Amino acid sequence: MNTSISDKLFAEAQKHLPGGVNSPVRAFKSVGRNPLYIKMAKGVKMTDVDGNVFIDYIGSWGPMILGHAHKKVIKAIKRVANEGTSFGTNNEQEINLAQMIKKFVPSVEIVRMVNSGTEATMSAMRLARAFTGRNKIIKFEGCYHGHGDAFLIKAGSGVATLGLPDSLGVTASTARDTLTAIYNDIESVYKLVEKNKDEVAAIFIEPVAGNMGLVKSDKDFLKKLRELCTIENILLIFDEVMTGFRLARGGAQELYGIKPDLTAFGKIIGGGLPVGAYGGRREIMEMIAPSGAVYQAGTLSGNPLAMTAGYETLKIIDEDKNFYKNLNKNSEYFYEGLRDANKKLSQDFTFNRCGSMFTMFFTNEKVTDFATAKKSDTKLFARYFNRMLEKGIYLPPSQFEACFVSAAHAEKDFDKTIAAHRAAINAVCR
Ligand code: KE4
Repeated sequence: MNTSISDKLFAEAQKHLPGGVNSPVRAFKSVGRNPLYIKMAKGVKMTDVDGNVFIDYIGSWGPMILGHAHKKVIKAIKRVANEGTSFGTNNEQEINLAQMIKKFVPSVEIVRMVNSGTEATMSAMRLARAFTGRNKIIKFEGCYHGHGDAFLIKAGSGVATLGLPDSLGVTASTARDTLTAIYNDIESVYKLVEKNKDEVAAIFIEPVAGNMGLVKSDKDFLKKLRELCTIENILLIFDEVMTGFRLARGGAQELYGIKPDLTAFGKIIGGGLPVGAYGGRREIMEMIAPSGAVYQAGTLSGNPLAMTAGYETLKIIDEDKNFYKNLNKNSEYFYEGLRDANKKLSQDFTFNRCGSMFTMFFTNEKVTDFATAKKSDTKLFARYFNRMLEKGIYLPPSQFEACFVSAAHAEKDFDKTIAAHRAAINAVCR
């Protein structure tokens, strides 16, 4: 695989950007090679600057559920862009997207648009503290809620990938207000709530975690979490930045039948443009300025381009009543093929999957939380990743991330990937 132009660009980028990138996981640090520079993407395919073509299972880390550059989404973006890109005023598109989000997710009565998942969770946290008059939050080891200071404690995603216990620059006083529990371990939550009686404002959770690799929450665990929050007047906040509009129309909260007090969104609702949102119970959301005293603002919040790209994406999904059934059926075909290949190679790596999100962990132990995810052989993962890349399959460059299947992936893409997987496993596990 010729990567000479990517290599040159990366050398140049390192003179201007920290680590040569604008988001750490893109640096390919944990897979031991220079990152690639993508020139274009269409459907399931991404083409890099050296002309290498890949079947993509990152989908921009989740947003590209329709596949890249969907013609209707691009057409809508072009139409709206011709009328101006940002006004710093209200616009009709933001109402359209808000209505669509509410149509998909009944727990959302009021929603505020922001520009990233990080902004969504940070704002939801400030709001929860204001609504409850309490300071502390509980998060789970291995969950990632963006790079807001309070969340960079035992976080997943890039923090886990780089093996950073937490982030420098987060003050002790901030860290003191963030308590961490163990995913799927309700006793660890009870203990924290008991020890910090009436001090916990909110519990944040990825109801299906994608940032320690894919780990589903146990149904009973989530139910008990909901009950505990209700009894203790703690807000239950679902971080559905990744799972929202991905796992079902109503996201993980629809799958599990659990109603959070607030939900954070991102990714898919921007159709590939910068976006985030948070929403939920009216009585809580009305505390947000200017209707209430919790300040939160943003120059490009509700930007007409991002609103249009998100609205068009959700409209396409909304008009196809079999969208998730087909997406999940195709994903199942794919997983069966991968697992069958492993069986034939007598490799019983752990497969965690939920709908169109999956992670193969290089361990044969069950992966139910961050500690068990970390038992994976990340060096073996790195060798496998590179073999797959050489064969034209672009996976997330980290064991602690999820892969995404899009509506554009077809059996021929899965068959090519399964064949590459078989050869890669054969080579690295020999
Ligand atoms: P952003 O600020 O990156 O838009 O969203 C932060 C975020 C919040 N919550 C969840 C559950 C998330 O998965 C994310 C961001 N996801 C990572 C991928 N695991 C983004 C990729 C990156 O950091 O480059």
